[in-house]
Amino acid sequence: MYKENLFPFLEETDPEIMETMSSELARQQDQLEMIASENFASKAVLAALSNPMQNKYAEGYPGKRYYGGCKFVDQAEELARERLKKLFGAEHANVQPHSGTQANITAYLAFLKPGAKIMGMSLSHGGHLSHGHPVNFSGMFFDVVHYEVDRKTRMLDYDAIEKQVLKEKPELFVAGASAYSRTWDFERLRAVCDRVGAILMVDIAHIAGLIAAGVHPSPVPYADVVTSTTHKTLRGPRGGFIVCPEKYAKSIDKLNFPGTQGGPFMHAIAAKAVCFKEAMSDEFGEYQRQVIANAKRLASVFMEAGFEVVSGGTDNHLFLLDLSNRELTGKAAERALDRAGVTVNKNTVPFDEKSPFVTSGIRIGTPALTTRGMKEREMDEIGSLMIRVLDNIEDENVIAGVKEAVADIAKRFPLYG
Ligand code: DSN
Repeated sequence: MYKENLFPFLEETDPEIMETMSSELARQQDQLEMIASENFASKAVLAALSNPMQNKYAEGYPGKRYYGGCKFVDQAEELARERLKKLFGAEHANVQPHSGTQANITAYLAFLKPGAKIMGMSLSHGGHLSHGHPVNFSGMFFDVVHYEVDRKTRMLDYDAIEKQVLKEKPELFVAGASAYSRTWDFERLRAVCDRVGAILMVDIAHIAGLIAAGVHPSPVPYADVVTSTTHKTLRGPRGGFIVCPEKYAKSIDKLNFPGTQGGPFMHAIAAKAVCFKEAMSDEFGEYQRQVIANAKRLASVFMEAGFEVVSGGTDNHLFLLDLSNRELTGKAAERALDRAGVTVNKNTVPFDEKSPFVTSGIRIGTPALTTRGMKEREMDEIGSLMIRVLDNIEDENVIAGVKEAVADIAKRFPLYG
């Protein structure tokens, strides 16, 4: 079976779904994917996802399952756990969370009772829904205070955070973001948390690949618990994980299963193991360095053309363009770029006066383009094309011209060979 191409079976059984998959593959190939949280998993990861382990129930953990027949899924989960520990220098790893938000649910409940006070970065300043937003379980179950970036620098002000922590005394502090382009000082946050005895939880979903490659400082030596997804800069299958010191291993494991999840997705765990192996390679380190070099270059292209990049640049894989001084909304910019074959997402900027459905900004990321092999030269080219669209969002001729140029770049860097 493993030597077989499985797609003809799908085509015969369900041509409609096959058609949607083919169209999605073509879209990914033909467009420039610049959503900062997306990436292209390797063929090895995709192959691991299409795996008969998906047929297996394995509630519990390796060696302690509630079902028979778990010998081989145990081996896969052990490989994933051991590789993950090695990758991040962690004492304990749990690879069962189905997603980053599931990992966060587990982490909160391992340390807190509902009603406890938590402090997370405000969504509109770069944080994530699961860091205490009122529409999310984290905002419904906990008493939330948010920290923000500094109004002037639009970066984190650690002195201000310390002041707020001393005043609010949260039981748990969440570091990590979905739209923050600067390096985190985890050592400082540990010291801040220690002043009030708060748990330090770090959600590294966006920067996990950078940390694994050593191009962003690691929170593992400082945090009580680190949560993540596996599919962003880490370039694996969709999913989540948690790492923590050994002293918290039991409560983290218990809160993930049976606390908040049922049977683990064993095929996804096998694919996570492949991703962790790939992330240990020299090629992966080189890739992450290029992701950052590309983001820095692209941000400068925009700044040199007079665009405002939030905080004046980037240290990681993404940056935010603030369009508020251009009479252009994030929504309109996203739509115009989409018509030209460039995929980004509208995003609020710190202190945004527009709603999250409109926004004053767009978030731009380089992980997916870098996976295709693009470097600084292409960033110059792509930046100029994007600027041409943003300067002419109503001009369909300009957009059509850019679309052709985008298709040409995409062709030069084939996805999946
Ligand atoms: N939705 C993801 C992002 O785009 O950053 C975070 O979960």
